[in-house]
Amino acid sequence: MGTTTTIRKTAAKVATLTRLKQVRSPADLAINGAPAMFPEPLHVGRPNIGDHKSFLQRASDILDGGWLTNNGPVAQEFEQRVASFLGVKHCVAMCNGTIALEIATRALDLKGEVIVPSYTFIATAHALQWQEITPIFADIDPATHNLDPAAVWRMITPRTTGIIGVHLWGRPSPVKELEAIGREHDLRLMFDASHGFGCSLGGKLLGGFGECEVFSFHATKFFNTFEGGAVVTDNDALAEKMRLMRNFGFSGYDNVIYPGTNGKMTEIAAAMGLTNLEDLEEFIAINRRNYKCYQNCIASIPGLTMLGYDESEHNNYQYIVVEVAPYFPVSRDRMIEVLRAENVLARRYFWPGCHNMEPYRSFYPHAGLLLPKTNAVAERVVVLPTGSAVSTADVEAICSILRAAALTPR
Ligand code: T4K
Repeated sequence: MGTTTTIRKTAAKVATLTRLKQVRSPADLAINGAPAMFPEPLHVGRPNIGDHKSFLQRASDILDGGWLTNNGPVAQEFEQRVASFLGVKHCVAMCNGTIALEIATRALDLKGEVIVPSYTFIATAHALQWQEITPIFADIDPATHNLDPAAVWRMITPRTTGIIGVHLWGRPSPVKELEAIGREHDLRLMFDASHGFGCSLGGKLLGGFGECEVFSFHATKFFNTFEGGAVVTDNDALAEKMRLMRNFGFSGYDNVIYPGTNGKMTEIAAAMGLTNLEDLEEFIAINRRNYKCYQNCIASIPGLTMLGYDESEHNNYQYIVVEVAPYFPVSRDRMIEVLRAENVLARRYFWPGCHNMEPYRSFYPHAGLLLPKTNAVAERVVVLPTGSAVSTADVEAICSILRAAALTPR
């Protein structure tokens, strides 16, 4: 983000600060009749937008050049920059993360059954189901919210062809354990790294694990290209196959050698990506600042636990994930109502779990019996706003709401 943009935003926040109400007790909450804390909604997933001038310059160059899509020069530059940032050989940019998942699973020849977590955004499961591959939901480790390797192992059948680990909230999946299961049972392993851009495991950035990894660059992700995604891999043949598949299978003019689809990233999306890449470190610094501020405040509220990031690794800190204990005076859902009344649009991602949504709910009505940890975590998580649209004064104000909620008589 250009320095001027930052300063402008900071000034706006100082202005907001002077108007924020003080919340000392439940009586000061909007849900009890007091005015709302924020005049404008505070969203989870408000886009981080880099320097406007550099984006507009790129947009103008695209218009002048008259090349808008189909593997144009800006998309190619974007792919090179992302691959070199992640330290991988290939970045195949796509129109969104869901199509990237579909193309990756198809390029890996996954079929039959593929094991995935149920505690993820619905796209992880839908990308398989859309291709008539059956997603089989394995339970998670409640401490990490990621796949539990023992649960994965239990779900393997003769029809299983692969595993998709999701690095939920940008916190790495148990990669080594999943690799071992993959080797032992001859299963292909890939990752949905939609949340994990800029995060590392053992010092190595996510993107370099499994046979390939998929990113989402949707507007709500901390690094966005409006809509967008990518598959990254070190495998030359796989990358080549995916490049063909995202462009209808065309190999040169008039020659189609594969079934394919339209998964191309537009030039304007790539221009947004290049612009936001320039400001990535600043986005991370803002997210980390907010994360630390939330951590300080929430640590002193009994019954609320914030999911931590491993500070010895790289993190993007893009999700503020709080678990509400059963003994907290207000339920998780009531907490969402309390926050919404204050114009804080907190979310209960990824409730109720894919297995409780269609078509999976009808396919496997009893899946919940094998997913007790998923059910429990999905019932207690609330995700709070962060990102460049949220200041530390906003975070402190949100925490004052949470503290007042904690004082609510049962
Ligand atoms: N795998 C995983 C693990 C994923 O999390 C996702 C996407 C995917 C795969 C698929 O990738 P994509 O095909 O989407 O690239 C949002 C996003 O739409 C979705 O991309 C994301 N995960 C998911 C976690 O979050 P919703 O249903 O929460 O979107 P929505 O419209 O309610 O937006 C969230 C908040 O963001 C709203 O309060 C408003 C705010 N917002 C949103 C947009 C679009 C803005 O302030 N500006 C905006 O432009 O799914």
